[in-house]
Parts: sequence; C-alpha cells; structure tokens
Amino acid sequence: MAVRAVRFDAVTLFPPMFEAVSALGVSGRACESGIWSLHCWNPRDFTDNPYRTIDDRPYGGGPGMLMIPAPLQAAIGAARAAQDDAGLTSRVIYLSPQGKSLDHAGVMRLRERMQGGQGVVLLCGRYEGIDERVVERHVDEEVSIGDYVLSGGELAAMVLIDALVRQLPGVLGHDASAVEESYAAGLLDCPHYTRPEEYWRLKQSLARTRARRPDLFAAWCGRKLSQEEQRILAEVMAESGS
Ligand code: 4FV
Repeated sequence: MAVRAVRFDAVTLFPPMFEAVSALGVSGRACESGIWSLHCWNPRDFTDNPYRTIDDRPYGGGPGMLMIPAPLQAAIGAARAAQDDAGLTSRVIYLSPQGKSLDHAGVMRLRERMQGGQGVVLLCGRYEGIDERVVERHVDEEVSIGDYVLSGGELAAMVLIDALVRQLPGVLGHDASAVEESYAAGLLDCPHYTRPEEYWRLKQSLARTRARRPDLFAAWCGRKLSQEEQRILAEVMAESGS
C-alpha cells in the first residue's frame, strides 16, 4: 500500500523561516524526496487595501497589536481549498501558549491522522496574537510547545513539523533510531557516546611508537593495562597487521 505523502500548509507572515525544516537537514532531505510537503500562505497576500494591513489595535485597548480576521480567514480558506484539491481533509492547528502541550503521543496521533489522508494547516500568529473570532470559527486545535511567549508561532510550527517528520518511514537513516529515541518507549534515551577523544590520541601514539620505537612499545605493553588500553592495543595490532 503506497505510503501517502503528508502535507502541511502554513499560514505565516514569514514563509522563508520554514526553509529551516523544508530545505535543511534530515527533514529537508525528506521534503526534497517527497515524503512530506509544505505550502505557505501569507495573509498579506489576502489583504484588500494598498497598505496590505494585517493587524490592528486590540478592541477595548491593551498592549501591542492583533492580527485581524479577514486576511487570516482568506489564507486559511486558500490552504483548506488546496488540501481539498489534493484529496485531503483538513485540520487547522493554531500554535499558541494557550494550547494543549505538544508531546510524543500527540505527535504520533497527528502522524496517524496525516498518513490517513488529513492535511494540517498550521496557523502562525504574530504580535500579541490573533482575533479570537478566527479561533472560534476556524481553529480545530490549539497546540503549545511550552510555557513561554514566542515572537511568533512559526518556530512552534517548525518544532511540530520536525518532530512528526522524523517519525515518518524512510526519514531517519534506519527507522530503528526513531524507535530508540527518547519517549518512544516512554523512557528517556540512554546516553550515547562517540569514541572519546583521548581514545584517538592513545591509538595514534601507540601506532607511531610501535612503528618508530618498538623498544618503548614493548615496555608499554609490559605494563598493567586497563580494559580500554587492551582494547585499543588490540585494534592497533589488528589494523597494522601483526
Ligand atoms: C507559542 C508557544 C507562542 C504568542 C503570541 C506567538 C506566540 C505570538 N506558540 N507555543 N509557546 N506563540 O508563544 O506555541 O503571536
């Protein structure tokens, strides 16, 4: 059964920000290979005034500015229509501190939905947020990535995309690593080590000493060696053919 490519549509004033996940690294490669796709819709492209206004002061006063409904509703509508054209249903997720905390289980639930033919529209606020009427009329779910306030929802949207795309078949070198990762088994991941640096240094000096000063090498080998030293010595012997 062909695995359906998952599709995200982001409503954002800053489409270039999303290149961090769509054009770089593991998620970028997966996007280029068609495992997932991203389309961006800028509310400024849906304004009907020469100033391309997309914000206004909060009704009843208060600090900062809010994103006004009309450009947002039009951009959401365009994203939903595009997903419908692609044969997908749509789920509109608003990234906000008032949302449900994103966790591994939430990522996996959303992955199931998307592999089952649901597109996700990621609504990214800026300023103090968006007019609540847009939330009431167009948002299916509010999601938060943490109890702090960002300058915009874009980073949160990319966190969600990255966490989900890593769980898609064929994205990570070997799907095993997705399973081994933290949380997949409900546990934190075990510590991982690359070979410690001093390992390299010892190996290099052993090989050089053996080559240039077999006397010193013999003396060193005659000492009480640790497990690690014995292992490194064996490697040096093996690699330089003894
Ligand atoms: C946020 C969060 C977040 C709030 C106002 C965007 C900002 C601005 N989104 N998890 N924490 N959003 O701080 O998701 O519009």
